[in-house]
Amino acid sequence: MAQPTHPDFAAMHGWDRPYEMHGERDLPTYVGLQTFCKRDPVGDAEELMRRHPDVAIVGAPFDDAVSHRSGARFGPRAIRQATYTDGEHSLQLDVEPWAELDVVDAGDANIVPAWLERAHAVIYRKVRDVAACGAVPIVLGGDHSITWPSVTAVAEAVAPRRIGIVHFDAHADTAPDDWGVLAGHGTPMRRLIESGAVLGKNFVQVGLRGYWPGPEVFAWMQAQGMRWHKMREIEERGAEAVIDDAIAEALDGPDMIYLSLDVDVVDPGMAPGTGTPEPGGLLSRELLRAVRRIVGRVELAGMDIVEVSPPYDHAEITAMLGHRAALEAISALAVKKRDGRRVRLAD
Ligand SMILES: [Mn+2]
Repeated sequence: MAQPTHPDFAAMHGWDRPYEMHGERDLPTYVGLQTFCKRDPVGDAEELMRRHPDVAIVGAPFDDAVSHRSGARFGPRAIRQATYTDGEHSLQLDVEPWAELDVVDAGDANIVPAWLERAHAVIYRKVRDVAACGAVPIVLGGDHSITWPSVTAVAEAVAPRRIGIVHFDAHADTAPDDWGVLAGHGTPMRRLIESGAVLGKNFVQVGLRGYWPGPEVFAWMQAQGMRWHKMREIEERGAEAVIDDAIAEALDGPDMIYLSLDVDVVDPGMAPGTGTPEPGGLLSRELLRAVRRIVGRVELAGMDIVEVSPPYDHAEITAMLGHRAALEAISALAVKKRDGRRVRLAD
């Protein structure tokens, strides 16, 4: 039998000192409940309605619609935890986001594996709950198929106002189907245009490159009036000029933008953790600057960050980029709220 502990053991070691205990938000990011930047977890639809937050993070941990490598189901969790900072102060925008905005973490959509239709249904409902309470949803994917239910929910919530979409991606994601499947991750942008959630002329793609899609799909895109900016154009004109054109095209009619970021728009050297990497992409700093520029200048209806696949990531490079893209968007929203104006063009 073990010796009983000496009655003064704790005192002898100083373990009974009155240490200060810290609140959940004041602890390091790796301690405690995992929410985005330690924001309050508020997942219930009625609670969201009562609280009326400015922004709500939504996890969409789903990757059953990929055409190549999977793993993006682990994206939301990896993105939430890939940071050492709780984001108190933005050096780039000189703002304290949490002082300006009420941002909550609405948790993950109620997803089970191997059931594509159900996953899209619960993502749609979760994003609808968030958008219905007036918050801007920032959805963490997940493969890119989740943009179909997410944009649909946002478009319904803001109606009769219309949204334009700025879509960063190496791939157009406008296939008619993926081997007969209408809801694959290569198809969501076609579904959104077919359903009328967004008009083709307000659907703007940035960063396309590589070897997909082929001429038939581009012909369909052209027939819808879609606009796209290939990586080559960014190389020739610079990211800034192209982003300004993309904003103007998306807002040719609508007055709000939904921003969809497929992390594979960034070069695989700076975003290796993704399912269908494509060499020769954006720099991570170009993407983050573009996020600040777009969110700072337009009214943001919603946003998603997709295709972060932690099993293919190295040293959390891609998850950190996903995290930072969300935080930069929040900081830009905070500047607008604080100053009651749009962010300066130079930002
Ligand atoms: Mn995509």
